[in-house]
Amino acid sequence: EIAKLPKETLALWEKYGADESDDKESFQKSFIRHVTTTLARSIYNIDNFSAYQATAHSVRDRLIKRWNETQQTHTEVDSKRVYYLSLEFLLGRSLDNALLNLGLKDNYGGGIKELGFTMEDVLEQEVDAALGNGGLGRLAACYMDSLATMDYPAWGYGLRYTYGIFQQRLKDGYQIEFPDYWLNFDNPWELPRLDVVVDVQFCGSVNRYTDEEGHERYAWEGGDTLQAIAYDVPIPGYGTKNCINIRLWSSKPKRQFDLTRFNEGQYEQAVYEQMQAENITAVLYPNDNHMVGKELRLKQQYFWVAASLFDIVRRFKKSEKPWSNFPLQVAIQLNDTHPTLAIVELQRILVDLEGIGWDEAWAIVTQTFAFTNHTILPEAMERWPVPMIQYLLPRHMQIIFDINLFFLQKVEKAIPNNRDLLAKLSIIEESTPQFVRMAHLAIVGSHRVNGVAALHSELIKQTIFKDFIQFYGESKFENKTNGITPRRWLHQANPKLSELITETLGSKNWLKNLDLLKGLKSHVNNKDFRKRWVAAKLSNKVRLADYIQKATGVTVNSNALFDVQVKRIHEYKRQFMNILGVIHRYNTLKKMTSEERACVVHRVVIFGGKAAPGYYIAKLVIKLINSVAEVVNNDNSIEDSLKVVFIPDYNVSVAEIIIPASDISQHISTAGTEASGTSNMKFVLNGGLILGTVDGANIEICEEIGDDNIFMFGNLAHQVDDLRHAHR
Ligand code: OX2
Ligand code: PLP
Repeated sequence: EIAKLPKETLALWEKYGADESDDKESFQKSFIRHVTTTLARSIYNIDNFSAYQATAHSVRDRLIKRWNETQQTHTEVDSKRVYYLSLEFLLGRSLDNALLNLGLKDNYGGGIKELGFTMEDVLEQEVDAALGNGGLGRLAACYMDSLATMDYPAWGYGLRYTYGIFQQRLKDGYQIEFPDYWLNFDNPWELPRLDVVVDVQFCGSVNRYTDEEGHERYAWEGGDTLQAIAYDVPIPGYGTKNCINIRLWSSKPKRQFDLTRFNEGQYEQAVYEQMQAENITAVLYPNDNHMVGKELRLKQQYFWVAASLFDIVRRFKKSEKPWSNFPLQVAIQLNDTHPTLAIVELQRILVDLEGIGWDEAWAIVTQTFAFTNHTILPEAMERWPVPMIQYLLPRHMQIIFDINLFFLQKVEKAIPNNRDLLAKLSIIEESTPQFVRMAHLAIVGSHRVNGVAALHSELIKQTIFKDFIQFYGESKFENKTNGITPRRWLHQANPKLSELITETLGSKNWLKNLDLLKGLKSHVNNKDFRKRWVAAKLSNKVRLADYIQKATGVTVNSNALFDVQVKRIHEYKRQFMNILGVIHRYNTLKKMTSEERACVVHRVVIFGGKAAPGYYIAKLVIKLINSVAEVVNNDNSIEDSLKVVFIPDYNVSVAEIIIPASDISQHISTAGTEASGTSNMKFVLNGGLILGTVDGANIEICEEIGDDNIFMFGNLAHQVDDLRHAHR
C-alpha cells in the first residue's frame, strides 16, 4: 500500500515525521507547547502539577513514536509474539522510569530547572498506577520492563480498573480504606484506542445444529452483550528502541441507554444497563493470595479473556496462515489461574466459530498456553461453582465438561481401574454444588506449568499437583525463579549507589546484565569505594527518615539500624511474630541500666503493608503494631534505643523510598508458604542484609550472596507439617 503513495506525499511524511530531538532545547519547546496547547495554560498559570503533565506529555510523544515503530517492525518481521495475561499490573509511577529508560533524564532535568521547576517536585506529582495487590502484580510489571529491554515482541493484557488497590489510612491505629480513583486527572501514560472495540457476550443459551456438511455444531445465542474498549500503555525498554504494549480493557454498554424507558421518562432504569456494564471494570478485587467467589469477579475474568483472545486471534488471522501455525506465532502465558477461561475460549473459537475438529483444536490450544502457579495456599485456589459458570457462560461449561471427559478417558487408558486417581485429577470437584477447579483446567490445557522459585516448584510436585505427576510425569512441571527489574529497583530507586556502581565498573552495562555486578568484588577493600557505599546508604536513610516524619509524625534517627518488614499483611508472612519480637526487645531494653543500653545498637523497626478489607486478623495485627509503637515511642526511659513505625499506604512509590534505606529486612514466612517473594531480591540488590526463613527465593538468594549476608532461621518446609500435627 505504501508503495502506491505518490513520492511527494512520502517525502512530506519523512520531512515532518522525523524524530523530535532529545536535547534540552527541544524538550523546553515541547514543554511550552504542551502547557499552552494540551493544558491550555500560560506561564502565569502553571504549578508543579501542570509542569508534571507537560513533561509527561513531552515524554509520551517520544514513547508513541517508539511504540509505533516497534509494532510496525514486529508486524513486518512477522515474529512470534508472547502474550502475558495478568489480571494485575502494579506499575507504580511512569515518568522517572521512562526518562531513565529513554536516556532523557539529564537533558530534561536541566531543561526543567531553567523553566523554574525541579525534577524532584515534578516527579512527586504523579499518582501510582496501582492495578494490583502485591507481589503477583508487581512481578507482571517487572516482566514487562524486562521483555521490553530484552527486545521481545511481547504484549501484556489486563483490565483498566477505574479504582486500583484501595488507599490505606490509619485511624486510632486501625486501617481504614479509601477508594483509589487514580484517573481523577488525565492519564498521559495510556492511549485510548476508541476504535478497538470488542463485543463480549454473557448468559444466553446454547443451540445444537447440523451444518451443511452434516457436522454437529453448537451456537451460543442470546444473552447480553457488552463492549470492551482498549487502552494501550506503552512500556519502553532500557537502552533500546523496543517499546512494547500493555493493552488494558475497559467495559461499556453496547447501547447507551434503553430508549423506550428513556422516552417513557424512566430515566434511572434507562441508564441502569449502562451502569451494570461499567461496573465490570470498576474495581480491582483487593485480596492477595485469597479467593473470593463473587460473580462480578468471574465476569471480570471472562470479559478480559474474551476481549484479549479476540484481539490475539484477529492479529493472527491477518497473516492468513493456516491454523496449525497458531502456536508457532502465539505464546500465551497465564499469570496464575485468573485467566484460565482463555483455554476454554480459544477452544470455543476454534471449534464453534472456525469449524475446526475438536482434537485438532485441542492440540493448538495446549501448544499455545503455559501456566504459572504462584501459591500452594489452599484458600487461594480458584474454584467456581458449576451453576454460576453455567448461567454466565453456558457454552463454556459444556466445553469444560468435554475437556474433562476426554482428559479422564486418557488417564483411564494410561492408568486403568484407578477411580480414586480419576476423582483426584478431575477438573470437576464432585461436591454439591459441583465446582470447577481452575488449576486443574490450567494444567490440562497447558504444555508447561511452572512454579516461581526452586523450592516452590518442587513443593507443587509433592503437594497440590502430586497426582498429575503420575499421569504426565515430571517433565511438564518446571521452575522459573522470579526476577525483578534492576532498572526501577536500583537505577531509579537508588541513584547514588547506581552512580557508584557505574563509575566503579566503568559502564552502565550492568543495567542489562546484572552478572556484571560481580566486578564489584575486587573493590570491597577499597577505602574510597566503601566510604561512598556507606554514604549512599546513609543518604537513603535520611530520605526515608524524612518520609517517616511526614507520613507518621515520628522522628527517627538515621544512624540507627533500620529493620524493615514491608509486604501485604498476612498470617503466613508472620508480621505477628515480628511484633512479638519487638515487644520482647522492648521489655529487655527496659530491664537494662543506662550503661547496658549504651552498648546496644539503636534500632528503628519499620512495618508497612495493606490488609485485605475483609481480613479481620490481618487488620488486628496492624492495630497491634500501632499500639506497640505508641507505647515504645513514648517511653523516654529506653532513651531512643528502639522506635517502631507503621508507614501507611505501602505501594510501589513508597517501596522505592524504603527498600534502598534498609539495613536489614525480614522475609520470615512459615517455610513452604511464600512461593518466592520478590521484595527480598530488591532489598539485597540495594545492599541490605536479610533475616529470613528457609523459604521461597530466600534459599536461592542465600546461594548467590553467601550466608554472611543473610541470617536464616527456623524449620525446613518438610518439618513444618510434622510440627503442625505434633502441636494438635
Ligand atoms: C504472590 C506470592 O505470594 C509470592 O510469593 C510471589 O513472589 C508472587 O506472587 C510472585 O510470584 N497471589 N500473589 C502471589 O501469589 C498469589 C496467588
Ligand atoms: N507490594 C508492593 C507495593 C511491592 O513493591 C512489592 C515488591 O516489591 C510487593 C508487594 C511484594 O513483596 P513481597 O515479595 O515481600 O511479598
